[in-house]
This record gives sequence, C-alpha cells and structure tokens, in this order.
Amino acid sequence: MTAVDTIVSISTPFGKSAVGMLRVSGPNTTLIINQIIKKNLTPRFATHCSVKDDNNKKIDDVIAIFYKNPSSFTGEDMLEIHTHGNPVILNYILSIICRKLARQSGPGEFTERAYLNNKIDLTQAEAVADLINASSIKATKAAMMSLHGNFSQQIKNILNAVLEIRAAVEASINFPEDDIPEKSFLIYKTTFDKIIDELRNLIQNATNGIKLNEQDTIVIIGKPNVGKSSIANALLGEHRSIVSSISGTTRDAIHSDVMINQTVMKIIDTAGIADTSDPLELEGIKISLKSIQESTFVLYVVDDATALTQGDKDILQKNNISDYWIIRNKIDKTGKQETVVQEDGIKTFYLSAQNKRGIDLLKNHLSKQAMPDGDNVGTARARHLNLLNSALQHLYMCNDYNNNQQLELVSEELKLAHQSLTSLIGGNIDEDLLDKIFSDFCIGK
Ligand SMILES: Nc1nc2c(ncn2[C@@H]2O[C@H](COP(=O)(O)OP(=O)(O)O)[C@@H](O)[C@H]2O)c(=O)[nH]1
Ligand SMILES: [Mg+2]
Repeated sequence: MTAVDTIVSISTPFGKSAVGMLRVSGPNTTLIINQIIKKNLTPRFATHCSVKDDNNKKIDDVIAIFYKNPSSFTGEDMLEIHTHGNPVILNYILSIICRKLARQSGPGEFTERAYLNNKIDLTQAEAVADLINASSIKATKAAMMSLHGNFSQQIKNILNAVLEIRAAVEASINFPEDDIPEKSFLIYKTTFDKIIDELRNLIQNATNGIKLNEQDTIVIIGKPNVGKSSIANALLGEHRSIVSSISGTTRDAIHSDVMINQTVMKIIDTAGIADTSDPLELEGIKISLKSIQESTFVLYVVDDATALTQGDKDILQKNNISDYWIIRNKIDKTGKQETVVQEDGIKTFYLSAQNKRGIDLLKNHLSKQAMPDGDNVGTARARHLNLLNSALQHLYMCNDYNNNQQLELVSEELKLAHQSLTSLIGGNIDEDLLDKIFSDFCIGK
C-alpha cells in the first residue's frame, strides 16, 4: 500500500508559544514550497524565509526545512515550517496549504506512513507514541530503546530461529528418506527449549515495559482527620486540598498530577471513611471507594497516636485493598522519628505531614515502586504480550508434538508461532489492527 496524497498538520500543541510547527508529507510538498514559500530550499538545511498568502502578502517569517524522499521521517518528501507560536498564524497557513495541495492529517498518519514506507517496523512506530506519552525519564529511555529497534531486534532473533527450524521440519516431512528421526528429534527439542527460554525472557522484559508505560495512580485513603489532605499537599508541594480539623472537610476526590523524582504520577486525595449520616459526606465516601478501583496503589493513613485500629482493618478488608502502604502520620505529636519499616509484612511510614518530616522518604519509595526493576527493557504494550504469549503456547505445543514424533502437527504449530511473531513487527497484519494502533497517536505525529 502506498500513500499518494499529501498530508499536513500543526505538530505543536494548541496555544501561544515562542515557536509553532507545521509538517507536510507527500508528493505535493515541492509544489507547496513553490506556492507559499516561493524559494528553493536546499534539503535538510534550515532556511529563513517567509510564508505568503494567495495575494503574495507575508503571513509570517519562518524557518523552513525540506526533506527530500526517502531521507525523511515518513520516507516521502517532507516540509517543516517553524512559525511564531500563534495558533492564528498556524491555522491560517494550514488552511492555505489544505486549500491548495494537501489535506489535514489524521492521528498518527505521519508515523503510519513511516511504517508503510518501511522506515520503521510496527513496534518502533508504537515506540514513537510511547516516547511522546512517557511519564518518566526511565520510560522515555525505554521508548528510545524500542524506537531504535532494540525490542524488534530481539523479536527478529527469535523469529529467525523459528524460521530456521520451520525449514528443517518441512524438509524432514517432505524428504523423510534424508532424515534420521532419532537424531532430528533431539536437535528439535534442544532448539525448541532454547527458543522457549529466549521467549520467556522477552515476555518478562515486555511485562516490565508495560509497567513503565503505565502512569501510577496513588489514592490516599483513611478515616477523617488523620491528615490525608495534608499528605497530598506535601507530596504535591502546594496547597491543593483544604486541610482542617473539622471532620469530613474533603468531600470530593481531588485528582492532581505530580512529578516525583522525574516520574509523573496521579494523586487522589479522598474523603475520610467514617460512619456518618451526612448525605454529602456519604456521597464523598462513595467516591473515595470508587477511587480505590481506579488506583494502582493505596496509601492508607492513620494517626500515629491511635495506630491501625480494628475499624481501619475492616475498611481495608471490606474494600479488598491488598496492595497498600500504611502511613502513620503526626509523629510530631508522638515524638517518634521519621522512618520506614515493615510491620506485619506491610511497608509502614512514620512521618509528619505538618512538619514535612518523612515526606522525601515517602517520595523516594513511591517513585521506586512505580519503576520495575531491571534496566534492559524497552516499552511494550498488551498487544505485544498477547502475541508473545501466543507464540510461547505454540512452541510448547511444538515440544509436545515433537515428543510424540508428530511432525506434521509440529509444523502446524510452528507456523502459528511464526505468525504471532510476525504480527508483532507488522507482517501479515490486518488493516483494522493498523488503524487501531495509529488512532492512538496525536495529530501531527
Ligand atoms: N500535629 C499534626 N497535625 C497534623 C498533621 N497532619 C495533619 N494535621 C492536622 O490534622 C487535621 C486534619 O488534617 P487533614 O489533612 O485535613 O486530614 P484529612 O481529613 O485526613 O484530610 C488538621 O488540623 C491538620 O492541621 C501532622 O503531621 N501533625
Ligand atoms: Mg481531607
């Protein structure tokens, strides 16, 4: 499939900024340059020039860069126009280009073209989106690794091994007279075991990579007045939630994004859970319990003076909260030191939100738990994991059939394993799936 029309989009986010950027890709790129820039652009050189409207009136002074195909991101002729960052200017230029020789691009269309023109494979295309959406430096680094083909290379290595053994199995089926079954049985078994090992390793990496891609949502839960809002504010470094000694002050779940040690997380401060008949407070409690379902992690706050009561244990149990840390707040009143310890197998922090003691310790642990262990991961998606697992299942079946010397069935399973692995990097993949992958992109990428 080759794209034939020319696409254009504003690639920078909406709003005023120092610089804004439009991108064009497709066969009409040079015509567009002739009509609105009216100047020869040397490929890959930044040229200071102006963009003109139909009446030859200057719209803006810009920097324009022309990329001659195939040496461009999409593999087609491309143009970048760097304007002053005013949406009015950007939209005006967009409308002129669209009126003439291009149409506005859909989400991810530039990257889709890069894929269709074999500049990148499918996992690399997905890594472009991951790089843009990454919520931590570690996640951006992992996306870069995938973008540079690290993940694809590991898949290709396994794919090659599968191809090789497929060829050998097909040959023994077609030319049984050349084959010594006992010998080939052992060779196949060793090869299958080796491929299965590598695949398992890759699945572990992909699982870590998926975790890297997810943004953590931390919900702060506990009874009223224990200091949940104070802790949320201390983590955010700003006064976001109302702190008050009046019980039941927080009525809504308050969502905020915070950057903790280079990792973006969502923090939800909630209404205290208590026996109450106040309808507003009850509504707040309902929302608190719902927030638990949306979260990836719970901080359960208690007053250090009262510690974890039976009531708290009931709240944890009733709501099936199993993944949580306990925060014993207000140690300034009990005279304890800030620390973190394991108590009954649960990580427990002693801190004072009011005096900001122990907050950095909590932040360090939060950012660490958001990151999977191990450095050598690329980003990954559920789609990857499903296909890798499917390939693994087929390889297990290969081993079983090989043990029974049912070579035809081995060959069938190998073919299926091969298909799963190929789909990962983009061979034999149907259009619907492609559309789904690229529709997650932002416009202009
Ligand atoms: N002494 C002390 N008081 C605190 C601390 N954290 C919160 N408080 C007080 O406890 C009361 C309830 O705090 P708040 O954050 O609104 O609790 P929430 O109802 O759980 O959200 C307020 O009067 C706070 O000033 C702390 O670390 N030490
Ligand atoms: Mg509160």
